[in-house]
Amino acid sequence: MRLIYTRTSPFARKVLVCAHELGLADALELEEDHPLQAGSRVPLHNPLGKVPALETDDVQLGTLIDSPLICEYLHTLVEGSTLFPSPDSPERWRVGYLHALGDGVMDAAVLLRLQNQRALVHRSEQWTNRWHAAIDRSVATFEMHVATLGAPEGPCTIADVSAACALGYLDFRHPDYVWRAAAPALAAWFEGWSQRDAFVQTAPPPD
Ligand SMILES: N[C@@H](CCC(=O)N[C@@H](CS)C(=O)NCC(=O)O)C(=O)O
Repeated sequence: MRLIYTRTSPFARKVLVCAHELGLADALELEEDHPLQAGSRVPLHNPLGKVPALETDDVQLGTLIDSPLICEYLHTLVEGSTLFPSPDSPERWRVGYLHALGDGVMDAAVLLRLQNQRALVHRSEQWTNRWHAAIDRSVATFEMHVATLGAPEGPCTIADVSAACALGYLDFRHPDYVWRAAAPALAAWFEGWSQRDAFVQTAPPPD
């Protein structure tokens, strides 16, 4: 399998964390490509022009796009994986909700980062406020649900992976954004998750 990815993408990190958790990291060939750089080959793999994309070994299946789908695919390759609760489990919706929330924080934080790279005159205060508010509310929601996240040293679900990658990306790209004071239990949980091997192994490179 070949993962087309960017080392700084939180969505790609989600896939890499899942691969590590599942013992599949060595089965992944990595192809680094930046979708926003001229000459990027990402659109050849994903019509949306986004990373991550996973070229599977299954010729019928071809390439998968979108991190939730890719992570779920990896989960199906490993018997006994706990990443995605079974479809008939009540946990499925709780985990799915928190997974979507973490991904949404990443979406807002990535858009905020792109906007911060534009000249001041091209920035929109209205959108900046909207993305900040979405992140604030989502962090508060994670804080409310923190007891339902997995213990940092135990088996994990995709909700834990998404929450950790979202918080890791906030710290990486928005270091001035102060979220820990408003979410102390989440901060303690993230402190534990930050030591997890799969998370340490997939840290983005320093700028
Ligand atoms: N929903 C997608 C989001 C992927 C995404 O937004 N990736 C960013 C990098 S962090 C990207 O490739 N952006 C390029 C673009 O929007 O053209 C997923 O979960 O994989």
